[in-house]
Amino acid sequence: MGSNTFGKLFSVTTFGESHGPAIGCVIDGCPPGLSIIATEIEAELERRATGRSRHTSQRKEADAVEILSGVFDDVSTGTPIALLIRNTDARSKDYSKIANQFRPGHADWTYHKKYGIRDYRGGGRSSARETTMRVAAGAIAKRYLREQLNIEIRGWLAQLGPLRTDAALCDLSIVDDNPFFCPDPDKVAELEQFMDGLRKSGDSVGARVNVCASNVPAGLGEPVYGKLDVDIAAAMMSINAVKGVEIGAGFDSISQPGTEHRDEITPEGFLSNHAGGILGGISSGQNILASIAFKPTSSLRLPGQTIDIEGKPTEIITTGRHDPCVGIRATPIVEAMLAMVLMDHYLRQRAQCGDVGIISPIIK
Ligand code: EPS
Repeated sequence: MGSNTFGKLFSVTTFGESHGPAIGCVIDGCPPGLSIIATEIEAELERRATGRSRHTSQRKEADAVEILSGVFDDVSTGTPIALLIRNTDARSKDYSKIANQFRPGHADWTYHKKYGIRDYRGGGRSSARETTMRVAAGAIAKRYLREQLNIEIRGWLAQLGPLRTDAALCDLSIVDDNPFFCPDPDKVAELEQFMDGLRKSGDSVGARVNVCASNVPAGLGEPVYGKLDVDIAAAMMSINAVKGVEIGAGFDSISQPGTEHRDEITPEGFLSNHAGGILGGISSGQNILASIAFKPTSSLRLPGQTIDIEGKPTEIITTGRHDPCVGIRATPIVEAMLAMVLMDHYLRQRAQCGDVGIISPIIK
């Protein structure tokens, strides 16, 4: 009945709670011979970590990766890879005041309704801390895709609250140079100012993160229930706080005429990419494009109405070290989820069709 495993051939099971002793994952199905080094995984984890700037939670976790199995002499052996990260900076007393209350907009309520019991410390399993293991497993998938197919996966912050980053000005090479993963250098000061004001106000805000995978071969994806876009959407929706996923033109497709939406084909390649690189659930050889909406976080110090576990009305105030915008550090998570989906589908494609089925991306 549990649902903590993701992927069919590159299969990742995560475990652990935010305030438990550790979080971890078991990766089954990774091909042998892939270089796996803890410091390389940690470099990806550092991009996602809390406390990198004043705009995120100030919890300071070392996120040191212990490789427990599946790797010998820094190389995968084909056996299950187990990764463990010990939690070192949880402050559970921050949660004692709300142990018997439900944060409006949070999984507190539904976990309690479903299981009749919940680990209230840091939201337990529903905490964004779980995404650490997605990024760790995603680092392995990213390396595999880069080595085998030269696939590059890059995400960026496309919008934070009302502030949009101008797509025309996007320079993905600078995305890692600022704490927002913003591709527009002129926008960073405005984002800083907006976040400083928001933090002072005590409120939170949502964000949009876009992601692009380049050099993806045509042929990945299994109609009809294992379509590539089905699995990308499911992967993204499984990230904490995600409320929407668009592929390619997404909801803009509603108002586009067919003559505009169709991506015309010439011997030199497609003339546009409204499909987001996926046709009929199968990669077309174009870049894969997805856009993900994150809701505002629900741990707020501003008082709100709620009920306690006896159903009595009460007021809630959440104190502690929280993210006013979880989308700020979501870019590496989105990249990791896309990497895992693509690696899983590449292994599935090879298993069913062999290498003949993979057509190199002659057209973009
Ligand atoms: C989180 C709340 C904060 C964040 C945490 C996610 O944790 P806590 O208040 O329990 O210390 O710091 O993020 C992480 C620890 C992390 O590594 O991402 C939440 O409610 O989701």
